[in-house]
Amino acid sequence: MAKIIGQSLPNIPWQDKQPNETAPVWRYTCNPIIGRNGNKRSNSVFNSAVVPFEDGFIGVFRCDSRSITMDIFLGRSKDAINWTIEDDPIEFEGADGEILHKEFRYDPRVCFLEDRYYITWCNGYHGPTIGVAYTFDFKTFTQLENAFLPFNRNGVLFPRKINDMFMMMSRPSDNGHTPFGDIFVSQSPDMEFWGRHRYMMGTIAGNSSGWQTTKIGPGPIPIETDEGWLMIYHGVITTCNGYVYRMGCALLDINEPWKVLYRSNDYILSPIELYECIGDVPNVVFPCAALADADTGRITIYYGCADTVTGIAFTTVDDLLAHIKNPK
Ligand code: BMA
Repeated sequence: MAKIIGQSLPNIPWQDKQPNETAPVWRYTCNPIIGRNGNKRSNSVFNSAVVPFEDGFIGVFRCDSRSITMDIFLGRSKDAINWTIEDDPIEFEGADGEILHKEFRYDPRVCFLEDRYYITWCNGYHGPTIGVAYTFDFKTFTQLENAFLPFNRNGVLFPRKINDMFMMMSRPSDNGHTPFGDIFVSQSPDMEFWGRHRYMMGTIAGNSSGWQTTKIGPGPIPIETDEGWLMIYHGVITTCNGYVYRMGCALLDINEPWKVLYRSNDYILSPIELYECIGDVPNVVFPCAALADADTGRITIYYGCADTVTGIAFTTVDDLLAHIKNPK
């Protein structure tokens, strides 16, 4: 068994794999766990991030409002399944009013790193870019500089410094619905100035892995294992009915994470259930968080379904590694 290097989390949501299951990832039988009405004014709750906190769990949720505006909200849970989400969006403090000025916020990730929780999200600043903030207590939130110039989406931190540098994946994009997209890794000594940008991986052209031919983007915070960083990502194909979002995974070199050791040829989760295929944006599974238990190797993935509701799905570090190492 490969070893997850991280916390013991015996209380993450879990259901065993059914004996007849052939896929590496299987859904919670009571999905979706959060419906459209997650808070007072929500039209939809999806693409959200959760972490263990105190004696339960806390999360940052994307709730699009009934006027179809995008913002991020705090939520709390004892069991990581039943969530109470606040009605007012997170308010940030910070040194520069120019940066605090809010256009839109969506697709948050939350990463515990050294002594605090960092939140990254797609932040409107003359187009989408990567917003960065930190909190110690989920009561006050300090917003830092945007990591990159627009246009960029899917800023995902590594959960520790690597070679004494903070590292973040991202997916440079455009101001629209981006018909392209590869994943890069950037480095920072201080969480403010980001550079040393390295190409990690891109779309796969041709007929060998059609689900990831249009664009790909990083999902949850990568999971450290004794074989490398295990990262889950989304991949997109353009069909005659528009984009279809699926999930894949890859194993990255532990010291130079832009080096890809293995990568999904087959997807690990595809929109198949009704709540993934019907909603505000049909045919989307979009992962933004994962809880991993170092003792058992269990992983619970949080993902947005059809840009409308939130689901969870289960896997293990060994299921994912077997999938990428033995693709056929
Ligand atoms: C992407 C983002 C995601 C969304 C996806 C599918 O560009 O906007 O938030 O889930 O499109 O609509």
